[in-house]
Order: sequence, then structure tokens, then C-alpha cells
Amino acid sequence: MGEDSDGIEVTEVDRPPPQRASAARDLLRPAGRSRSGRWNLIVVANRMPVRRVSQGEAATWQPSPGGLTSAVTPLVQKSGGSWIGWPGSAGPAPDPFKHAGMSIVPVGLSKKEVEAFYNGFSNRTLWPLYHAALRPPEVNRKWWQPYVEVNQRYAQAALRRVRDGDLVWVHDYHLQLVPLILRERKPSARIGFFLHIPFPPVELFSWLPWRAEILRGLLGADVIGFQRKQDAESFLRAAARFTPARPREGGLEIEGRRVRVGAFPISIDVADFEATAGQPAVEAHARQIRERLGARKMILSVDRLDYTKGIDSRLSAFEDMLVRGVADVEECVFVQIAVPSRESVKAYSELRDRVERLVGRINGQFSAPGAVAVHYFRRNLSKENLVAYYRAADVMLVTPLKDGMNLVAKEYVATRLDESGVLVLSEFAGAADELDSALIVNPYDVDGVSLALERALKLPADEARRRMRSLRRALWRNDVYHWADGFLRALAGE
Ligand code: ADQ
Repeated sequence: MGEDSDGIEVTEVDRPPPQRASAARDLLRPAGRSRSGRWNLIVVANRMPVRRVSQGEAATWQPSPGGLTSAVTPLVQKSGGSWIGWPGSAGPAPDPFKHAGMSIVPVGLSKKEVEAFYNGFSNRTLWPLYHAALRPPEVNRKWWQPYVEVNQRYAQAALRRVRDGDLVWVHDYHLQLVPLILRERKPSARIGFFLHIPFPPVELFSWLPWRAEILRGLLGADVIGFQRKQDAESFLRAAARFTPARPREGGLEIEGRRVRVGAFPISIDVADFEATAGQPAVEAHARQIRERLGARKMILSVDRLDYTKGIDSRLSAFEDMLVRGVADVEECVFVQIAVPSRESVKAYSELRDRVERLVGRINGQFSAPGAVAVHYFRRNLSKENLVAYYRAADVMLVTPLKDGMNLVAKEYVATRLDESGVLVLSEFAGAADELDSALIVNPYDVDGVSLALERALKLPADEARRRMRSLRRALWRNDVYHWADGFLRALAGE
């Protein structure tokens, strides 16, 4: 039951036990077999699951990084299904092509559409609004029509592929109008929508001039999935306020149609991260990182350079710990790895400048010869390199101000094969619901984060192990296959 007394109720989604983790694959039609009783899966997401990588003269398609691709690709492959997405740069769409058992259908965006649909409405209006208005959402009426038109283009591309009985799975805030466009053109389709970022409380959501259109767009789906129960509750309240939809058990009813609404917390491929962590080359790299940092405890953070991730306030908390003198640079070192993101949006380039100034200030004041206080790497790392850093870190500091889930926290836990290491985690990351054995912090409370960091550095080994064991158990209860399985079962009406 929700916290408020307005009758909004979100039922817990039944999660399959671990042995059924790969059952989603059984729901789908093996590629090339008869259609009876099985479904084709058609994924509609902002990006394609592969990206073009140049190798000398030649160029090849390689998997795009990230959890969504690794979770959903095997399912699309299994059904011989399709993936509709944008290649990532402006220009006409390349022709559809087959790759690793999937039909990839590129959607083209013009330069103007990248500006208005992607940088504008998606990343300057919706992204800040849905993340607790951490930056004032920009409302520009010139961005709305391109958002509608680009959503129609994705939907058109999907419609050309959908056959009776297929499952269509639409992803994320860029494409919230797609479910209704599909529903109107293909009333019998099974349509799912999953939101990777938080859904805001109704008081914030109602700022959006196109709030009713967005809600109606989403309500075209049969199943609408969110990361946390609180996101699903906020959506139910908004839908009850701004649309004719009425609460029904497990979701809503609109125009005689049931829409299931629930929390489906996303996860990672735990076995795959464990396997990478166990590779001898990765272990050797982790040892090398430790040796280079000297006999100091290593605190690690890894993020996209985004203002939702709380990078600057976490640096302030580290600085506060050095100011208080409870730890010094001979004892501990902070490593921040940040991958550049959305740099053509001003809020992002400003954040980068602020973070770099802060790192300079802390190092200027506290670093000693051979003992730099903060190592700051602004770059994308390969999975193996990233996992080597996770393995090397004594303390993982994950302090977003607001985050749908945060996969970095889960990746760190997955790589701690020997159950060592301490996770400090923001209560405002979706991951805090499952990973509640971490040291949970309020990232707005710089003093509190500073104290938690001090505690993490001094945590007795047996308590650290007990916490990490419990975190690893929680992670194994819900890996990315459970997530996909739970969602697809709900979508298939099971
Ligand atoms: P993101 O906001 O991108 O995702 P997150 O969940 O942390 O955030 O995923 C980031 C991914 O990028 C992780 O897999 C991480 O390993 C990788 N990464 C980060 N920095 C990197 C670096 N320097 N080099 C290489 N890889 C790096 C959105 C939502 C999240 C939600 C996910 C999935 O904002 O809340 O968890 O989608 O639903």
C-alpha cells in the first residue's frame, strides 16, 4: 500500500525463483519455428543495441555498452525478433540489417531533431523534471512537436514489423508516446513500457504542459513498469488526476482496458560480472592498481558525468573528512572515474567544470609527494578495466541525488568474489531498496556522508563481510534475467 491514503495501491510483482530465471526465453518463439503459442519480441528503444566501431579501414558493429543491451539482446535473438533504435548521430537512417540473429531497424534523426527531441525535450525538460527537478526543467514549446513526430517515427518502424501476437517492449522517457500510437494502429498488440528513470511525484509532474498527453501515451501499454514502488505509485496518482483512468487491482482501467502497473527493478548479468572479476588478467590488473596507489585504502566512484549523480557533493564529503583530520592522504585515496555525457547540454559542461575545479582545490590543499588525494579519470573504460577498479576498491561510494536504479552499485557487489569491500549507497538510488545492507546515506547531508565514509574505512572486517554477503545474496535474488522474465511474463499475461 502507498504511503498516502488516496487508495493508490501497487501490488508487489511476483518474482520468479532463481531456477526460472531464464524462463523468459521459453516464452519467446525460437527463431524460425512455427508461431503457435510463442511470441516474437520487438524492442523499441532510443538507441540501437549495436554501434559502429572503426578498425583501421574497416568498420564493424559491436554491442552498445550497458545493461539494457546485455539483458534484452539474448531475448530478441532467441525469438529472431527486431530492435528499433537510433544509431546515435544525426543523418538519414541506414537500411535495416541483420546482426547476430536480430533484425536491427535504424531510425534516423535530423540535426534539428537531435537538438529538439533528444537534447531538448528528452534531456532538458523530461530528464531534470523526472529527477526531482534537480535542475529547473526547461519548457520550450518548440520542442514538443519534434518529440511527437520522432515518437511517431519509432512507432511506424515498429508497426511495419509487428505481427499478431507479437510482444512489443518500449523503453524509457524518450518514447512515452509510442505505446498509444501503436495501440491505435494495432489494437490487439501486446505492448509493454519500462521507464528506466524515476517517475516524479504528481506535484512535479503536473508542471509539464503536456502531462495529459504523456500519460495517455503511456496508457496505450498493457504493462507499465517502473524501477521502484514509489515511482509506480506516483504514476498511478498522476494518471488518476489527469486522465479518465481509474484504479483497479494491480493497475488501472481505461476505456474498458486493463493496464498493469508495477515495480520491476532492473539488474545486471551477475554471472557475467563474476566471471570477468575472476579472470586472471583482471585480478592482475587490480593488484597493479593497488600497488600503484601504495598502501592506502582506496575509495572509488564511477559515474556518467551527470548532475543527478552527486559527484560534487561527494567530493565535498571526502574533503570534509580530510579537513576533520580523521583520515589523511597517506591512509586513503579517492578515485573518481567519470564518463563524459551529453556535453552539448550546458548543465553538463558546467558540471564538468565544477567537478574539475573541486578536484584541483582538494589536491592543491591536501596532496603530498607520492600521495595524490583525488585521482580523476574522465574517460570510458572497457568492462575488464572497470571491473579491475571495482576489485581494487576497499570502499565504493555511490551517492546519486536521484537515480532510477544505479547499476554501478550492483556491479561492484557482483565483483566482490571474496565478500570483502564496503558499499556506501544513497537512499535516493533505486538500488537502495534491494541493497539495504550497504551503509545507506542521504547525499544532501555532506556531514553524514563524511561520517559514513569514515565508518566505511574503519569498518571491522567481520562486519564488512557480513554486509557484503547479504548484499551478494540480494543481488543473486534478482539478476537481469529475473527482471526481463518478470516483465515479459506480466506482458504475456501470465
Ligand atoms: P545511467 O544513468 O546511465 O542509466 P547506471 O545505472 O549507473 O546509470 O549505469 C551506468 C552504466 O555505465 C554502468 O553499467 C557502468 O558500468 C557504466 N559506466 C559508468 N561509467 C563508466 C566509465 N567511466 N567507463 C565505462 N563504463 C562506465 C539509466 C538510469 C539508471 C538505471 C539504468 C538502467 O539513470 O538509474 O540504473 O538506466 O535502467
